[in-house]
Amino acid sequence: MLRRDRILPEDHLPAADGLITAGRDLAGRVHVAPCPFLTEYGVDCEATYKRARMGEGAVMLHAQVGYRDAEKSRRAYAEIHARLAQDGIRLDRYGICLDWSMGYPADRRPHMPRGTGLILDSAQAFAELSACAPVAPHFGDFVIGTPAALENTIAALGAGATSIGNLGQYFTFRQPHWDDDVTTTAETVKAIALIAAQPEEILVHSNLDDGFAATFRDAACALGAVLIERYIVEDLLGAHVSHCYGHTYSDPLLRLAFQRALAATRSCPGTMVYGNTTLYGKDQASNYAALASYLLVDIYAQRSLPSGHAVNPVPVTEAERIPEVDEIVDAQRFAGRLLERSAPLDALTDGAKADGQAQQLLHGGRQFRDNVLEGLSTAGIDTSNAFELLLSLRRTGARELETQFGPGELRDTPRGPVREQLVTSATLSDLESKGRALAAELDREQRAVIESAAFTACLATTDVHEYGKVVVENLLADLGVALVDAGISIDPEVLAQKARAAGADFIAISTYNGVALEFIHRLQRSLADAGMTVPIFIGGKLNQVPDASNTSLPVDVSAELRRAGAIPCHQIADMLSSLATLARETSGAGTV
Ligand code: B12
Repeated sequence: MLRRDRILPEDHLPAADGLITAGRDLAGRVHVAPCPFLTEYGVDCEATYKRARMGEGAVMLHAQVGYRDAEKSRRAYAEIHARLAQDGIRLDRYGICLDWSMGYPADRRPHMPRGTGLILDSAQAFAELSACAPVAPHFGDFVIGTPAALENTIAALGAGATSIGNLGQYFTFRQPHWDDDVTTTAETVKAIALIAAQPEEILVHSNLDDGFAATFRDAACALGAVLIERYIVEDLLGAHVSHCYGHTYSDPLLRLAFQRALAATRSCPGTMVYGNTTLYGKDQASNYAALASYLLVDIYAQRSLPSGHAVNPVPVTEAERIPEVDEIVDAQRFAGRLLERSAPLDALTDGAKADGQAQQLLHGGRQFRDNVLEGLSTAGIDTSNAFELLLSLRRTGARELETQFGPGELRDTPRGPVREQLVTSATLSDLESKGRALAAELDREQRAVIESAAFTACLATTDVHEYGKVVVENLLADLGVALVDAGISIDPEVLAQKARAAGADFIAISTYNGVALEFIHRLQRSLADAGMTVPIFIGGKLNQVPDASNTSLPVDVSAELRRAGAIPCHQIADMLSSLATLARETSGAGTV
């Protein structure tokens, strides 16, 4: 049972009214500044522009930009727009990929871990970027929802941005070494209140896959999350929220149905539909097929029911690294041609199935919202207080919310209570099956050796990416390894403590944000302080932007990780062969 004293144990929390007033008061001196996009199209905000484009029947295009180096990012902002314009393609908006470290207050940033994204060191640097081309600046990540929410929102408005995110990140992202979720929530409430007080219709952007949706098993709960966020942003704080979906929506029917259901709940245009990037792997040829498959659905969705979402042709190199300018231009040109070629196909499609599924999503989503609000209220949370509600949702997390309040039936199983799904979101179950399949494929002798060692493993991720961990978890559980879950977005010092307390035989880390090396150095120091030496397996994206880089792109750091005493694993098989060796050593049978 959820209880207020467990969710919000603090004696004093900031008063929501005071935070809202502080945010609104700032609107006296913080305004939307002009930028080439607003000037070129003669609009007061992107929402107005989007409505006009929807009226013309246009399908809008979105591209992500943001390299570590601000100068390179400015060049990209100008060049991509100019090259596409030469080909007769209008790029409507740029999603600007700020770095993870931009989520810290400015004075803390220099000392904090950096990811692979763009670092803008002043409000002026925000404005200099959006000044490079008449393309709508969308400051989508690491603004709202972070400890730097207010200061970054002020900078984004000052750069002429009228679409600012990312509320989804508020619920699931944790900055390393930052545990003060009260400040994060307070800054988020103030930032949204400042936005609400602007005369223009500013979109508070929320990428659902950055929030709880990426780990819900029932897509109806993702729709329910939309309704809850709408209640907080629109009803309690008086601003406009605009949702993005797409990363994990691989089933074409669900992708279309979700757009339909979202459109039925919306009050303002959607920001963008994200590329279905979880389909991408190392093979670029097959990535092109993936690109075409999701873009066609998104183009059809916009043509048949314009919802304002710009479509996002993600470069086919995205699983490998941050795409270069040429690769971004290629993906946009691909989309431009597909737009021309696909128009006649619209006559072949029948939306009835998608409309049926959209109804299920809406029904389940509303039920989820009502269950959550009622359940939290019963637990003692004041659900008419935006601050309390935000913090309670964040602290409770997706899994607990879905298990307690999901719209499906609750079923008892040997592994505990499980919610049935109204509309299955297969992302997690596919990953679990992948882990179990890897265990089943294992050579019999290797399997027996690992099972007989009865290992205990401590598992964690360094950041929000948890899919690699889900695969590893299911594989190890099937091999009889006892698992101690140290959690998501964990700090190295905490991981060392948990591994020690569990008496772990090895540590398995999944990492994606380009911080692997720094993380391993700190982990090794903490383990040494605790007098512990255990094998550390690390997989995911083992790269980092070198300090002296002139390309601002991350490079592989596997060799450095190995030198630092970790075992880099580009695939799961790398860990399995080392585990078998470890098991033989432990049992005294020697190595092979
Ligand atoms: C899904 C995804 C997300 C989801 C994560 C959802 C979730 N809850 O897990 C969301 C949308 C939230 C997300 C957010 C971000 N993401 Co992301 N994301 C991805 C994506 C599309 C897939 C990664 C994934 O999970 N794959 C599934 C796993 C199972 O497959 P795999 O990676 O191939 O893993 C295999 C092996 O590596 C290995 N493995 C993995 N871990 C481990 C561990 C061990 C011990 C072992 C042995 C093996 C092993 O086994 C796996 C199974 O075969 C990639 C791009 C891509 N297509 O790869 C970007 C990517 C990883 N993301 C990236 C970035 C930059 C971000 C953000 C910072 C973006 C932003 N501006 O907000 C944020 C993260 C912020 C934060 N606070 O951490 C970058 C990383 C850049 C880099 N390091 O070069 C990538 C590469 C995209 C890109 N090119 O820009 N992301």
